[in-house]
Amino acid sequence: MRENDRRRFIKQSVLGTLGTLLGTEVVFAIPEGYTPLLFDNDRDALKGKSTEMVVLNDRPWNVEAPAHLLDDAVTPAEKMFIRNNGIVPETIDVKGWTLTINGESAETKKVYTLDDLKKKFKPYTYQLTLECGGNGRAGYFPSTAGNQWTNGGISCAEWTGVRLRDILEDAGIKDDAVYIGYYGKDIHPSREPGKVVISRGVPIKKALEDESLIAWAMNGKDIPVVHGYPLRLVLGGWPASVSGKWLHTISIRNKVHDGPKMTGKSYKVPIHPVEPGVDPPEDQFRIIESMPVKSLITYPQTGATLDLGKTLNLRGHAWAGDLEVKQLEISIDFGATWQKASLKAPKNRLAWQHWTAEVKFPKQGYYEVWARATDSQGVSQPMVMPQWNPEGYINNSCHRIAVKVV
Ligand SMILES: Nc1nc2c(c(=O)[nH]1)N[C@H]1C(S)=C(S)[C@@H](COP(=O)(O)O)O[C@H]1N2
Ligand SMILES: [Mo]
Repeated sequence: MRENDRRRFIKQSVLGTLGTLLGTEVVFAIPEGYTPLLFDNDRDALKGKSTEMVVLNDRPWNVEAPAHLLDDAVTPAEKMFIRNNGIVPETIDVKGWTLTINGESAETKKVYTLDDLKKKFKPYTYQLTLECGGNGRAGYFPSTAGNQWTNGGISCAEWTGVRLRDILEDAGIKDDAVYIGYYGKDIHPSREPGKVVISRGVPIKKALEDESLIAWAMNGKDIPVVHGYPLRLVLGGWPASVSGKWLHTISIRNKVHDGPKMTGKSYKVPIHPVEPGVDPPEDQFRIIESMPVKSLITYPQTGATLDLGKTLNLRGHAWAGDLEVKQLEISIDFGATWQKASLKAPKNRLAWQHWTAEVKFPKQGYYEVWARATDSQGVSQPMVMPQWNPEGYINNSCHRIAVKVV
């Protein structure tokens, strides 16, 4: 078949699928790049979201929270960032929804209904930090392609489900298992039937941790559609791209999972530091695993005004991938001096930690408050731009807010 014919064939099959979903035939050709309005249901993605959320992209949806909106101890749905690589599934058949475990390193192929998962296995609830690997990308110079996240591609909600380990062990894990990979039901932006937009995974060791969940509930309710209803993988502390939404299959692999966005340079950084602007060949990259130590000032909002002599009560969260945060410090003089904040233990492993600090200012004027977290291995957030990388991942530089003392 010539390339042209093949393209036309794919297009016709897409049209056929569109017709089926619309429940009737598409009479006049739809111009390329258009979605039939009737089921442009992706517009619903913002339903119930705070009006203060910032849209970075609407095709696909990439929406972040300004830092002050993340003040809650547990992130509510309306303030949770959205990162979609494709289109939200248009039809979700909850009654018929199944989870399949398969792959070279699965002893047996097993299929579970949602009821099986809920009734046959013990449920667990954990608060889990999910941060997009590209969070902070806007802070890199030279700038890199991709959604320009500032600080708000981070959440810590309470997830309920079964342990991934219990399900994998129920199917049987062969000795040669190396990785797991997920598959979700979202639609490729091209609408090509069966084309997978993202299918990532983690080494078997991370998959078997206590906190690795196959979740059906978020903050005690059904998972919101845009966040993966009715079933989602939730693996805290790693780039959130490994937490597959609209989950229908998990493959136990005998090699590093090779689904879309596991290959090429996606979610990878150079093995050796490169000069800003330098893009080394593919074999010089490694997959991002645990996310680096980071923190946010969630109160007050940047631009706050305070009367001289008053104490400013600051608060926020800090997290450190697979590790714990051991110290949080505040500076009002661009790092010349630091003051220790009071830092709480996490609710559970892989949950973010809350901190508070009281700050006094010496005289009227403009100040910046900087927050710096240090992880349990003694590694701190950099005040300046961290190691530049071609895809603009893992920028964990300090968060800062402006304060005016009057
Ligand atoms: N099926 C599926 N899962 C997915 C994605 C996606 O596009 N499709 N995006 C991933 C990425 S890159 C991130 S950062 C998180 C975002 O989760 P949220 O939108 O619930 O905040 O979901 C991950 N899981
Ligand atoms: Mo992401």
